[in-house]
Amino acid sequence: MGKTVKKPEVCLLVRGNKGAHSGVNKDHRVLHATMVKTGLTFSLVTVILLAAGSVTFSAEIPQPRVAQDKSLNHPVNVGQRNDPPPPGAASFEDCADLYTVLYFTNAVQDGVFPIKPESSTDHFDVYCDMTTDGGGWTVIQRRFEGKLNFDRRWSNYKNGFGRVEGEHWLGLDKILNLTSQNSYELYVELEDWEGNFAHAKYGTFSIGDERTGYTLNIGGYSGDAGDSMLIHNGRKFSARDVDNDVWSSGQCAQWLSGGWWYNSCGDSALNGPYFQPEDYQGTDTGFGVFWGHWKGPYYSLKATKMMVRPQNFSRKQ
Ligand SMILES: *[C@@H]1O[C@H](CO)[C@@H](O)[C@H](O)[C@H]1NC(C)=O
Ligand SMILES: *[C@@H]1O[C@H](CO)[C@@H](O)[C@H](O)[C@H]1NC(C)=O
Ligand SMILES: [Ca+2]
Repeated sequence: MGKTVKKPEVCLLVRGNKGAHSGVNKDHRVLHATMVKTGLTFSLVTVILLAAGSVTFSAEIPQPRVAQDKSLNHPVNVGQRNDPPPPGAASFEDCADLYTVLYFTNAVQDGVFPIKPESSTDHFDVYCDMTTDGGGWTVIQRRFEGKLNFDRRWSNYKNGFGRVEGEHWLGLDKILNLTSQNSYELYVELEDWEGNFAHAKYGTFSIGDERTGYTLNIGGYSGDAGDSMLIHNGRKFSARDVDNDVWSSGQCAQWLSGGWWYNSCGDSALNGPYFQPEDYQGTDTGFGVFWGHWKGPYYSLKATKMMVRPQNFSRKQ
């Protein structure tokens, strides 16, 4: 989305045990901030000690990876890692947790990082937006070029699809485990084809478990995109092979070609089919990626990003 990854001019190389700061490495663009996590959360005092190099570090923050995949309908890989993480790498419960560390090592940047929510047995990769609205956001959905098919089955929406460095759906199980740790908020960023951005922020965001159909609990709207989730609050998730919507004689997920917390059917469908501007003119082309209260139901958006952060995240900026 136009305003995403900013590569730092200089990448910091903080290496080593014993807190030795060995300088800057521009050639390899290595970002290895090594640090210790004392107890479950970083305290300010600990971080200051870290900055002063007086504490021995044990957790490595991996270098974020930049989007480069251009293939059509790439395989589902969300959350699957073949490589074991570096020791201690996945000790962050979400991007907000990680943000604190990056901030105090002067290494704040967007990118892909491994996290491990409390209830998850294993770590998985997520895309961290560390720049929008104070940063600390864990991205759960992202679209910007239409190369990934979102008209998928329940199991795909449950487990996730796409690549976290590109277009993807993180997966309802991961979203559930993430947002169960604490009270979370949701940020929805939208872009139209004229380069305009709008956002909807929700002070409350959580979902139920699979037995509830991942029932959506959302509220506390603010922003300039309009509240296109209100009518979806309390609704279950539906996908093309699982109809949990309120429309008794039809299937919203099939009609709108994407999984969502449909009412019958509602004001938004950010997982709908991706259209180029010349393809969505007129109502007969159907619905695309839409947020009704901003551009109406027949305008298919250029880019979307949904991301979550703990309500009590403390802004550093
Ligand atoms: C979510 O948490 C449950 C335990 O509550 C765990 O069994 C499951 O593997 C976790 N799922 C993911 C995707 O981390
Ligand atoms: C936010 O709340 C959780 C749960 O109460 C707590 O564990 C965490 O330390 C808090 N974080 C901040 C930054 O206050
Ligand atoms: Ca139905």
